[in-house]
Amino acid sequence: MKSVLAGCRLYGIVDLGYVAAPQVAVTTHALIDGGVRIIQMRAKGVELPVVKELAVQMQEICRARQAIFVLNDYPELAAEVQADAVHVGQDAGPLAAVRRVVGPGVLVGRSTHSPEQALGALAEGADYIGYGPLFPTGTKPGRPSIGLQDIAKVQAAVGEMPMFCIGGINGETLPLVLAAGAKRVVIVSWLLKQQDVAEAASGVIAQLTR
Ligand code: TZP
Repeated sequence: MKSVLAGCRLYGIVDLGYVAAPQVAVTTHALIDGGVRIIQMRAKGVELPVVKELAVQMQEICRARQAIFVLNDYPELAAEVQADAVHVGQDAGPLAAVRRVVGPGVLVGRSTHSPEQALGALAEGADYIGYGPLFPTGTKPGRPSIGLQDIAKVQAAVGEMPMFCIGGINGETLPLVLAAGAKRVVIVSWLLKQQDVAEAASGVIAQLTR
């Protein structure tokens, strides 16, 4: 899975704040149709049995189509449903403890909100990081944006560890993010709101790999 991760430029998130439960499978397929090879399920405020049921669905789709399935926030559940990866925030404690829960074969990603946190995640051995929010975003309301000014510096400092810039990225802001030095991005709401999610995803990937 690490080699699949290394090839990923666009990270998709099926966020249950935007995608209704019955649409989870079709949205996951659309992202994969568009070339996305790492897809997270983000289910803030959703009851655990529902999270589990949808995680199993997404894991089966991702496994069948050679995409990395990432579960946000629940290391125990990630282990139980055999997710390929778990993504945790700054509040999740040391990554070593998360790794003990999920086991050695599972990738662990961490959200970071500053250059210091990004370097901290690198030092802890994260498999990848999210870096943002770059811009204010309704997906994380009230969270201060960190801007574009440190992207190139952080990207150089993390070396080979994949760094996915996140937060308020859309068709208009993507060129600015790329010009600031980003190599990889996460796009949540803009992608999920597109009429044709697969086409939009493949257009973004084309810009990222140009
Ligand atoms: N972490 C930092 S910003 C963010 C997360 C999960 C949300 C990004 O969503 P969007 O809709 O692409 O701005």
